Amino acid sequence: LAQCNLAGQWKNNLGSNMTISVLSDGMLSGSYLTSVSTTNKTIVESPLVGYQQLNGHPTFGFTVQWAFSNSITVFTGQCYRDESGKLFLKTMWLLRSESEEIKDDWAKTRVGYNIFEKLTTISP
Ligand code: B9F
Repeated sequence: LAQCNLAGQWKNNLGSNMTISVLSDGMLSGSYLTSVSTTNKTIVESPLVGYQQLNGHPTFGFTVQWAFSNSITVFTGQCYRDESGKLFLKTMWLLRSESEEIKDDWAKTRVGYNIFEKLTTISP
């Protein structure tokens, strides 16, 4: 069965873009440019690091350290190839915001999902 390679450029259903590199041990590094934010701070490209398993349709997890806020997002998911050859990442994420006080901790984690499509698909 055709494999799914995480290395490359991806765009998700919100219009966010990311670029991922894969090291030989499955370590991931890259950058993330979110298309959405609810702050008036200027959005800037932010670093990501993580790991994938080294199988054909890899499961993975990575963290984005937002460079323009004190928030952190973790993504986990799996890479798939459909019948037409397009590559997709099916992910869920947790977005953790900073809390001034422990009494506000309960409200500081958002959850959601994103589907990414590979922009430049290279044959396996
Ligand atoms: O919008 C986030 C943010 C942090 C502090 C003010 C604004 C940072 C960007 C998160 C982008 C998320 C989405 N983009 C994407 O591609 S990560 C998951 C989604 N997928 C709003 C106020 C406090 C926290 C969030 Fe903030």
